[in-house]
Amino acid sequence: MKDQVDYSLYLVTDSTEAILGSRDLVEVVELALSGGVTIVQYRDKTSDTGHLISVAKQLHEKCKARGIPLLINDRVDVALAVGCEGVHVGQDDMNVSEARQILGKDAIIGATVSSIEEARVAVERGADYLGIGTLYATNTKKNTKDIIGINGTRKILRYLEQGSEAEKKVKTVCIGGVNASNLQRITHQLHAPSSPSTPPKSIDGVAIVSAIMGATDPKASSAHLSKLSKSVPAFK
Ligand code: TZP
Ligand code: MG
Repeated sequence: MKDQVDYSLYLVTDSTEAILGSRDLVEVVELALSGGVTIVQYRDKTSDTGHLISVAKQLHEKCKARGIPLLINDRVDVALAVGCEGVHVGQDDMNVSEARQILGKDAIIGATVSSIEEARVAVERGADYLGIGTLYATNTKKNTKDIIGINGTRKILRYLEQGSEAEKKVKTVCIGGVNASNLQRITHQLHAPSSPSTPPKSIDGVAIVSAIMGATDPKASSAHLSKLSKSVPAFK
């Protein structure tokens, strides 16, 4: 089942005033789903556990209705309470193997990685996918110290391509500053051959916050991004 997950247009939510404004998170996600996002991560760094569970349940209903997986950022306990498809953990959160022990083999578990070493460890611990970044500086996550750019992302992809079976197999998305104006250039640059060394592993999708959550028309915006992502040959 989880081998079939489509990572091509990965929505990461944001509940902050700067991006969501006074709009309702669940309604904005519903619009994004109708526009064609293929997987959703509920990311809310400030709400209390009760609120997280309540919103996650509503999001899960919306996602399930369209066969789209819902993951929870950071909080394995919330994913467990809601019974959604998985979690996304960063370097400061519960690690992938601990999350796996709690959520089980069918859960989708992703990890943020900024270096080859972090990628190696996350795959060794059983991550299904890696969120590689930060690609470009972004107002959405201001405190990030690891802006790795196209070159840093390609280094990790090249490492994975030459790695173990699990490293070759792990799914990847890039994150940070991706929008409709740069999606095609980014995927082109990430996938460009690099003779004489091994070509980088293809990414499987792009993870996006503000270009969807902050859009005036989240449905139109995600529909446009969906069309662009469908034109990327590797996103199959
Ligand atoms: N992790 C690395 S960058 C980032 C996260 C959650 C935020 C990306 O936001 P945006 O608005 O798509 O640049
Ligand atoms: Mg985290």
